[in-house]
Amino acid sequence: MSTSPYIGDREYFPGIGKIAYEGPESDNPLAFKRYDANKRVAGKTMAEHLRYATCYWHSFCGDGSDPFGPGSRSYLWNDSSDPMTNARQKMDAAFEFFTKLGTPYYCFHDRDMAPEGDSVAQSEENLFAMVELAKQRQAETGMKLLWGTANAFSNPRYMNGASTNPNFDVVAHAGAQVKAALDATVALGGENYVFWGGREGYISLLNTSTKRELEHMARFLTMARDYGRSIGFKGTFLIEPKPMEPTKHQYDFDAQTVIGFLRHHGLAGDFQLNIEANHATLSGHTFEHELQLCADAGLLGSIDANRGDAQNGWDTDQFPVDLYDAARGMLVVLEAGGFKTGGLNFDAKVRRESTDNEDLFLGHIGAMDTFAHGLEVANAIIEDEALSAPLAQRYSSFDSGAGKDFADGKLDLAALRDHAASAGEPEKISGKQEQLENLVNQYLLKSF
Ligand code: XUL
Ligand code: CO
Repeated sequence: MSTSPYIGDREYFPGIGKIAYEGPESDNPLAFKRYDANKRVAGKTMAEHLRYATCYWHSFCGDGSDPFGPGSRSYLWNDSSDPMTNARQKMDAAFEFFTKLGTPYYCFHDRDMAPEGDSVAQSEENLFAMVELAKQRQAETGMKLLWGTANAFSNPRYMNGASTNPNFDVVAHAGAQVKAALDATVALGGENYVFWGGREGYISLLNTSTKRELEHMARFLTMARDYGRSIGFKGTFLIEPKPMEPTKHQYDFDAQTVIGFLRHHGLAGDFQLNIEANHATLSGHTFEHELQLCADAGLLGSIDANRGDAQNGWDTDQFPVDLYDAARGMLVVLEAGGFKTGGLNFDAKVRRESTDNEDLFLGHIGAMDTFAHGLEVANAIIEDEALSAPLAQRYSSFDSGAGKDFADGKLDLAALRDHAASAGEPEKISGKQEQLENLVNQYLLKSF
């Protein structure tokens, strides 16, 4: 394994070395205060629990451009006039970043890694050339692929959708892309494959058959599942819900919608969900709510960790720094038995105004410290049964007697009536929300 501070023949983040754990008293901004990769928590290291991933798109492709202006950052790895040379440079910059930061995993879209060609065959050739280099870089650095995906939303051909496009020729192009992205993911040992249906939805119902589009989406996902399994993909297929943006309405609206869809079409099991914090809030839910509904269904796969802005109603994709949200999220993950193939992918970008080379490190360091703290808070709450004991008590009337018979399906409505008549007016039992909120804060303020 390489011990050089950078990959290939050029350093893209000069002046920044390997990010180390220095503890809570450190005043070094380029050091971890809480994330200590090898520290053991409940029988596993922090690194094994959290399975952090850096994303390729925001970190190495996004230059800060927005609908009101061009990019605010120019990158050394984009200095060639040849797109494939830039792609190779970008990959070296990415692997330099991953290894200096210490996220053991990364995630990519096909088009992040390799430029689109003039034909399906040329695009495949570009992607597979980059996959060969990625394979080599993974072997040199020990980096692993958390998931791959296809960008079937940026090219204007997908303006009316990819697998839900009203034109079959476009659906076929989406199929070509997903096939190649699955090949790439398998070649790189990816543990998951993600579908985020960016434009799988509608802008106007006047020109849309939602019935046909949803049937086509299910057919497409089934074909992708079958192809993936046929080439030896053993990992998890993941659907990433989002309610809107760029479409007015996206079919994968939220966790409950996706769970119902997967079960209806016989896809649950092969498919699980990838929950993104900012998508959760866009759908009018909390991060924790979306995770809990997946956990309840046995379909909690992975997380895109980021945060939105409480006042803005769009996907700001900021780095997650909210300790409370992280603790509550990790509580759901740990109670569900922890990540299996999934992990915490930072689908987050530095602000357009953050133009220093070190800003990308600072964003990730804060996010990694945030979820490390969340992990320790959640673990302590679980070990002390601080929330699980009162929760079990709250539902204990269903653990025996008529309540248990009801839960087991052994009572009919007339029997319910008779129980009410003999039991009389129920006792008033406090929900104790304030006490539980104070308790969570008490754990958040603990030092570990
Ligand atoms: C878009 C989003 C995507 C997916 C992958 O909101 O989250 O980056 O995570 O396509
Ligand atoms: Co995402």
